[in-house]
Amino acid sequence: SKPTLAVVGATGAVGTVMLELLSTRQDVWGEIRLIASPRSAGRKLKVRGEEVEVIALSERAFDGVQVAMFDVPDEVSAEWAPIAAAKGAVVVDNSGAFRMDPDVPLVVPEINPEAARHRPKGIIANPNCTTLSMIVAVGALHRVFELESLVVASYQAASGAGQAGIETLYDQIAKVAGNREIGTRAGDVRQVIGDDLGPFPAPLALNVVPWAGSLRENGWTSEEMKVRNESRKILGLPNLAVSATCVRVPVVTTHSLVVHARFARRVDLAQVREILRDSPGLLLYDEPERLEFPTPADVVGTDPTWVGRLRVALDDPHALDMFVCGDNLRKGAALNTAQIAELVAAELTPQG
Ligand code: 2RA
Repeated sequence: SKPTLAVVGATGAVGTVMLELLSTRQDVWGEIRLIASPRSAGRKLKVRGEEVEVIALSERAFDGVQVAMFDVPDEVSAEWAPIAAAKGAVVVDNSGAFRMDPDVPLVVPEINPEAARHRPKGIIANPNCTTLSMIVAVGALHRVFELESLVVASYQAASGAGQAGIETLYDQIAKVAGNREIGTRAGDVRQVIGDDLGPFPAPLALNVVPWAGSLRENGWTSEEMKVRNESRKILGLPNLAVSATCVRVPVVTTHSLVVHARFARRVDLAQVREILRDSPGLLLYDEPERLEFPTPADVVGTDPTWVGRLRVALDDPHALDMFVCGDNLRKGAALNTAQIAELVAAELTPQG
């Protein structure tokens, strides 16, 4: 019979996309159980065309569950993922709690699906949305050209900060709309928007904010460290040189990254195009003569990682510059989690 799936954190921004995906992807699940904080228990959400009542997170909620997807804050995962695993569920966790644990694989099905099978803690981690928004493209190129270093800048959407990020951006846009002078003088955006900045450290409407996450050593942010550490782990390159600068932009959904990737081999642009065209999970959209390149507005709501603006670096024939976009709630979170869970479901359901 088909395995029972639990979705923990079903009511959040990622949870909402997850229910949409579970309703539209090939259905490999038996029961789908929706779990959230006690605050959300009793709500009814639609999945696979049916209303399902959300139940509160508890040990008993995992009775009979074979696969559990978690999209909850780090501290909630840290406490509850091991409980679900101890009850026999394979946990696919989208928090930062386990990503760098050597006994927890960090999986991107297009790159390292085999890693999902070795999970001594019964937990598989899903990468951060910023790493995920570029890594499928970088991984496909690494297979052929051998990656040596990455220099990236992110252009991250407000929804990366959850439903609160989305609401904050819409509220701020409403405040600045209509006045054609706002943004022409230092400090005026801040004045109009006021002190309530939601999850961001500066106004996001009519602005860009070079900050995501919290402060780590020597001025780097947690988000920038995640891009570095997770890229190394997923690609199996513990010494990969990575410099990331993470920036929040006034986009609702879809993270973009400018990527400067340097390889051991010389980069051949025709070959790059062929690889990006033929590899799973990628959409090559790069016709400079026709001004065709990905933008978040085109990419939101789609599954693949879109790649454009391909150029061999003018001063380094081993380096490629490109612009990459991925829906941070889909491939960046819910879709990759669903793909990992489907790998596990295939393991649990012997093909007849
Ligand atoms: C963000 N990657 O965009 C982080 C967390 N999802 O804020």
